[in-house]
Amino acid sequence: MTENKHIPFFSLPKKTDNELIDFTNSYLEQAQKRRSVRFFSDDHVPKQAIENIIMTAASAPSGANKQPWTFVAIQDQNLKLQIREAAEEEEKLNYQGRMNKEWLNDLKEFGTNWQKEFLTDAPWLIVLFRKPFDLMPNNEKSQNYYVTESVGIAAGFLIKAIHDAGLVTLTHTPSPMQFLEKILKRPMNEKAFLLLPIGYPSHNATVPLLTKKTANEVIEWL
Ligand code: IYR
Repeated sequence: MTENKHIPFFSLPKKTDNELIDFTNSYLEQAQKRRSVRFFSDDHVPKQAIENIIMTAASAPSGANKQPWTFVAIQDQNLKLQIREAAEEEEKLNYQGRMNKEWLNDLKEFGTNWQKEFLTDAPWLIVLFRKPFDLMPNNEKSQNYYVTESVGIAAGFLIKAIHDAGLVTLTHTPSPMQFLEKILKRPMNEKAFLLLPIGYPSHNATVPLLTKKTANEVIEWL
């Protein structure tokens, strides 16, 4: 058993209570401007920006620091089209019977349907894969821990990094998503977790009028 070397923690300068309240207040206002956007312009987004955003996501904590994820970043228009066609096939089945009445009713206010133009309009698609285990060079399996939790946390980091960069995205789950593993020729230890188109919003992009729960509704102080 090897023991890891510990190094001093680099911490940011400590704020006064008032500075902390002001900072978190501005941060909250910025965070609350985030919306899931379904209408994209084809404006160019540089590869280096996508890499920086992905590496922000990859800085997320994970079970035993196993980092059980792969981010596939797609710019190729032909691949985007293949993904769109396969996603729309699944979504057609979802909207035409796999989602029950209550679910379809809950989705009404979003105005969504099986058609997914954003999958070919957005300049980038990121497919986030979770890795239930790693494959060693000798093909042996090495286990990962809390994989869904870890990948979910990384997805949160990703979405926030996209928003803070002035770009938009939405979390798209055209379930079942095995078609992504096939189209993108992923190894057998990678399972599609989330599909995110990324870009700038189109000039006439709209979002549904929604409200978020209040502090009283989501926090229990003890
Ligand atoms: N995957 C479908 C349906 C859908 C489901 C939920 I839950 C949403 O919040 C939004 C949509 C689609 O993308 O249209």
